[in-house]
Amino acid sequence: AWNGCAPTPSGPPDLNPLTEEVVASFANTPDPRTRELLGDLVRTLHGYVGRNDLTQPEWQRAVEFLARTGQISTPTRQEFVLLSDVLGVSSAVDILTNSRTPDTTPSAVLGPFYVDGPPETPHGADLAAGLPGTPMFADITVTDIDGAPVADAVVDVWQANEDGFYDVQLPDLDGPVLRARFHTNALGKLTFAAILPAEYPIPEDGPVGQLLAAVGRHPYRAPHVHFMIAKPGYRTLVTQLFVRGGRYLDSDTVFGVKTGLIVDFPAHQGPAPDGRPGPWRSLD
Ligand code: MBD
Ligand code: FE
Repeated sequence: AWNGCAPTPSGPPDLNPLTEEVVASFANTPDPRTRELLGDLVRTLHGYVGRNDLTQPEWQRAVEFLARTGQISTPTRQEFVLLSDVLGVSSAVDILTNSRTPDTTPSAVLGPFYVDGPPETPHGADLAAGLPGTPMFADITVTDIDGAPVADAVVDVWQANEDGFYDVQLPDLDGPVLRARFHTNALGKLTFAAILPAEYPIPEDGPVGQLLAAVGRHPYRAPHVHFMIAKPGYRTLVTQLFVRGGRYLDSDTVFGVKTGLIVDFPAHQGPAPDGRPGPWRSLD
């Protein structure tokens, strides 16, 4: 019978029996790591809904948000990667994976725009052929942690154009642009020409853009060039170099900036080393 005078319960109901029942349901998972991760995921999620006294409409909204995120999934647009990035999870996993070993240049997150197997490119080539932008010429030496040059390393480079778009975001382009694979020479060196990277917004037309707008966050990344450096017998370095003085270094929307990755791109007058008219910037 309804009793209008019943005391209001003093707090949210105890979810613990339910939580532990679900965790116990994983007891027969053969892989112990999977069992541990699933169990803790359930405890974390139940703890989240319990601590926040989550309502059905709120959870429904969350599930719809995740469903919309999962619907945007092509080789060149992975909304879940962006979500992981803007929540700082990609950076957290990067720190866990890579901050316990010595380095000279720290790692950084991969981001959504890496394409495996970029075109093999000769030293000195212009990755920005014909594109507007401030000429940049890179003269880079790959070293091991003792500072000794590393010959024959595979160095993948990728960056956005002056408007902040990677080639894969521009359907009308034919073939890779601002994207290349180099091999270091006997002195551990490689050189290439490109343009000075600019700040740019991450894709904003999906659920991640809505999330940023809802919390009043800007969608910009600080200007950067991506690198992936690999050689058999060495740990692979995935990193980015940021332009000192560039915008958004203090508020990069994917929390990708590390102090040790901010480098000078000095300004020079006169023609660039590859003959393009100056002023130009260098990366060395
Ligand atoms: C990018 O270009 C990027 O580098 C990262 C990490 C996330 C979104 C867009
Ligand atoms: Fe990027």
